[in-house]
Amino acid sequence: MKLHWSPRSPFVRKVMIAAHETGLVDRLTCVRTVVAMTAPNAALLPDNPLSKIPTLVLDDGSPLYDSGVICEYLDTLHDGSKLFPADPKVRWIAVRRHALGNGLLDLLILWRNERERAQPSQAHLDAYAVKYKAALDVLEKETPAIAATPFGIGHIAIGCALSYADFRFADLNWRAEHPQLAAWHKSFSQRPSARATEAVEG
Ligand SMILES: N[C@@H](CCC(=O)N[C@@H](CS)C(=O)NCC(=O)O)C(=O)O
Repeated sequence: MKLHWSPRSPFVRKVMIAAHETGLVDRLTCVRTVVAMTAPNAALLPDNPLSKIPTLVLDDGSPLYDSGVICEYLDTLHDGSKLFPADPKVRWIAVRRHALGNGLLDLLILWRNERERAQPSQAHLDAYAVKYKAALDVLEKETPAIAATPFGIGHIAIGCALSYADFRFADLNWRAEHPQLAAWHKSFSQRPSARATEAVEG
């Protein structure tokens, strides 16, 4: 399978962590694909009309996106512990955490774009800061439950979002007010799947 990939995309990282966790990483051929919100990649459009990565192309040529769909697909290809649990008692918690991690990532990417504009909108910057703080406060409260749940798609999304905050927003210093979350993120970062997929500045 071909994966449109980039080393610094946090959404691609979700898929790569899922592939490592499920033992499927060797089935992926990663193809470096450059994307930017302001510059649609014409070569990617046939596989993904939204010009976003990650995009997976199956062996029969059919595409799959976005990161959540790709992770759910990979989860059907192995017999180990599932990233998307089947039991409704835990499934809806896992997919809600997945949505929170994804939403936090979307917000951080928009925030970064806004603050790099020549004339950023203060209203947008302020709103991003409020939502970011609210999300981290919720995660801090939920950390004991997150830590007690078998590793899955929610952990992947939340871990990738926090790592992206470190990577692009080092100035936020989120650990100071979120000590439980910081301790959990440390253990996430030490997983072999996380270590193998860390973003590097360049
Ligand atoms: N909801 C999508 C978001 C993917 C996404 O925003 N990827 C970024 C790279 S980290 C991208 O492709 N940006 C290019 C664009 O927005 O045009 C997913 O989960 O895969």
